[in-house]
Amino acid sequence: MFKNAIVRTPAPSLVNGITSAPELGKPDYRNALNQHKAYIKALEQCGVTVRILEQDDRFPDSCFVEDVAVCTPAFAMVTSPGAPTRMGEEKEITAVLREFYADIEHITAPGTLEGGDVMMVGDHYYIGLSDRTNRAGADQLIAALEKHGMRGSAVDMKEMLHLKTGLAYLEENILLVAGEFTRMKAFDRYKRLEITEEEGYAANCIRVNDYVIVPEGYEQTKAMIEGAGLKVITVDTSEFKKLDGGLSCLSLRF
Ligand code: CIR
Repeated sequence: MFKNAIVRTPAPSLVNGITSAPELGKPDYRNALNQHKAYIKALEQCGVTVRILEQDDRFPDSCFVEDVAVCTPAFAMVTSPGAPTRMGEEKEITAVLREFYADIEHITAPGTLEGGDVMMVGDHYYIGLSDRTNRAGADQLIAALEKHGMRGSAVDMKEMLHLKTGLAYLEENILLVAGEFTRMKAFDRYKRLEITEEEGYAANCIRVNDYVIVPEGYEQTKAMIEGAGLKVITVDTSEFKKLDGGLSCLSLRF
């Protein structure tokens, strides 16, 4: 069960966030704020207490708070973002995490790691080796997990921004898979729900207690998840999609 979530209100500088899809246009700040509020409501509907951090205009991508920490049941790992304009966001989260965790660790240079590359499956954590997360960062997280009686393994990847851009563990052995992860041997043991190419963005869903939160407008994915017997809440994330962000990116859940 998740009890807590941490989110950060988008700042006006959001419109200058990193994107690989400039053709989608810049996010509309007002809409983004409204979508963020609806996202918080959805988390609350799932039964978590949401800690809302103030906007930080110095960092355009700072509402994607998932990337700056990995929150396990035993400890929190403050990460070291791999994107130059995001370096420094991690400092802002440390004080907040102290309210929840006695044990806080840090990824240190030459390691880089972003939380979007880390997928929790019980006490095992899959870590994507992306442009943002390197082998040294993954090794540091694996060592910390092992120290606390958990495990981790690295996953080679080429196409996606983050591991969870294309993967979501929905509990009950069900894994949502898209793109390069669809046929990956590392995930053979799971019951895989394959996302269609046109709904690729919807791979970034989150299971929060009794519900799966799914981005609005992806009907095939929604039907597939409901078909697996899971309850769905939808939230519109169109403004965050313009910056390659989605549902998992917008919160830390623990
Ligand atoms: C970035 O490129 O860092 C942001 N524009 C999007 C971050 C998305 N975060 C995530 O997938 N965990």
